[in-house]
Amino acid sequence: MIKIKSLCFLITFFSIFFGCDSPNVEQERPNILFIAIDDLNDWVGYLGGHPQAKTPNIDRLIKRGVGFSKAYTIAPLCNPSRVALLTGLYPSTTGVYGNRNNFRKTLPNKVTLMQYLKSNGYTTKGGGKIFHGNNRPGDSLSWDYYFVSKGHTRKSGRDRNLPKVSTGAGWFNWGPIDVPDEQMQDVRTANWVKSELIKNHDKPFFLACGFYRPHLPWFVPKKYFDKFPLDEIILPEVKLDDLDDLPEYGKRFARERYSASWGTDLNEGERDHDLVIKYDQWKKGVQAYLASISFVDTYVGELLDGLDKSKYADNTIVVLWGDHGWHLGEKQHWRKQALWEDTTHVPFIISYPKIIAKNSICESPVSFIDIYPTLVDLAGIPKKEGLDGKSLKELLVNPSMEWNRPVLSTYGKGNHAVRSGKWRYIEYRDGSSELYNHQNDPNEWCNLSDKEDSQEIVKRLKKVIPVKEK
Ligand SMILES: [Ca+2]
Ligand SMILES: [Ca+2]
Repeated sequence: MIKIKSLCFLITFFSIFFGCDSPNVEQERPNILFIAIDDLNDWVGYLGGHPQAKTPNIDRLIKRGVGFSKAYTIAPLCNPSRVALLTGLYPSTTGVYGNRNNFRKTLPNKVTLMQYLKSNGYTTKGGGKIFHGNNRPGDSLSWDYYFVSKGHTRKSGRDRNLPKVSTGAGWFNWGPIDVPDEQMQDVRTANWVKSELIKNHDKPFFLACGFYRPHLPWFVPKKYFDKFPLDEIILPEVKLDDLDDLPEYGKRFARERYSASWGTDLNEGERDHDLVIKYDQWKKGVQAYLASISFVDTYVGELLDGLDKSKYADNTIVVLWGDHGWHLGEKQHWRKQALWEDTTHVPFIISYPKIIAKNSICESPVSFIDIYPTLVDLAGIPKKEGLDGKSLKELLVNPSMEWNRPVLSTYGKGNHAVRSGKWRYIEYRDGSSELYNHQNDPNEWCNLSDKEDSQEIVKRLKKVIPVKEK
């Protein structure tokens, strides 16, 4: 007791004498700026998912860090993707497969990334969409403070030519709106994050900015639409008979919007792609998605500028990720909720100039399951036991090193995709499967899973699929 008291006295004495704030190791810990972008697929400049995508700000983050060219979501749906990333546990470990799983009811004792950082001396603040639920904290145990935007525009720019889809998943609409950027919820969230960056923080901080666009509905100010003239829009490359070689489950995922939340097919009413074609909306949809991405990219730029101007620029890890992919007509599919490249391939960039590589692209497949252990490792706090992923620190320091960990994505119990090297293997709950070779089939048009000479690789990739699932 006496010893502790003496130590406290000495620390106080040196603090006062040398004028330092608080000479503890926590002061040296890096801050973390955590940027989540909802429903952003690989239509960003550095991933080349669409030739017209304009994302100069997302791309410029790579100059100070590492961009992953083959990063994959854990689950192609908001809630399971975010819960898995923030708990570091696969859906097959937790049983959180759908949007309707309240994760705290299911996992009362699991420690989120934010909770773990808090218990190691961090302040955790967030705004926008981090957990599933737009503009809601999602988990009170995770946050010291949560910014909730109020009074932002509810204006709709819905294209009246496109009837609202009646299948319950709704919100399938888009169009330009006539409001200043400042009226947008995402801009208010970004401005709040910027205001945090000019404050004095006495503890290291985890500061999360959850952008809601390009989630539907794709309503953003008109100036972003103007960057993509309708008559110049390039549609995704599709093959008309692409579905013919899919097993029945694959066809259901593509056409009938199988729902992991409901555990059923949503097949009332007309299907998305039929509606889009019937009402001549394909180009308008592509334009609106590109406009929504450009809008968000602008405010990613604002955050990076805000960080650069702050005193935290040199000691802040920046993480940027899109929660899962999105189809815009490929395989006649729209939205997420499937296990192909378009629904699982996502942007993922980390910068931390003090430690990891700069201006690098890492081509090894990686999973968001690794974000939690990676940030813990980079922050220099004790390893968190019991997580499903593994730190990527070594790979971030040396992005060209050999790294052969297959990546698993899951949509609903029993449906999985494995990405390893040039391969994607999909297995559905009825045992049917698909196999694609990305070396010569980047659009995943040719299902090889029944071919005799595929059986060796199928056998190898099958081993990655969890045997026991919660
Ligand atoms: Ca999402
Ligand atoms: Ca095909």
